[in-house]
Amino acid sequence: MYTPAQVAAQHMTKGEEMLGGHMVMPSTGMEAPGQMGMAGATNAQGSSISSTPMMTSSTMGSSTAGSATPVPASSYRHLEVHICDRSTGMAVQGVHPAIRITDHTSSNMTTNIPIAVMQGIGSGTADLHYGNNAIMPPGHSFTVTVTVGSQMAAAQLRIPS
Ligand SMILES: [Cu+2]
Repeated sequence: MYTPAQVAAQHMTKGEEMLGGHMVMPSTGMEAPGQMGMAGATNAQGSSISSTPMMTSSTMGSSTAGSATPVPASSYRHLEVHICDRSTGMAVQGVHPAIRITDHTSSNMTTNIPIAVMQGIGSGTADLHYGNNAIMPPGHSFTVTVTVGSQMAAAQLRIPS
């Protein structure tokens, strides 16, 4: 994950550019669990929700989570929500979605995901999406709920074990 300034200065062609918000990073090193399938959900706006292994960046500092029971890096996924206008198919920009995940494998624990705005480097606004790194451990089943204004979409997904 890079800032637009880093992308310009370092001529980056891969990874994602952060347009707003802050990325949550685990405090330890990363592993790359298997790729996750797409779980689609649509509403009046239409959105697609996916969770992928986190991408790491050596230029990104780790956060200092002073928690007594550290969450292993393998429990983090990069959760992305692409919100598209149903009539044009274009990525919706400038909205303030709320993304909430409910972990059905952990007593239906519900977490509000801090919103970061991202797009793939070189992909332009067509790839604009919202989300963050989130604690989604392998084998857990989730409902992901996305709210934009009065519109809501939900999708079920399960992280491969
Ligand atoms: Cu992203």
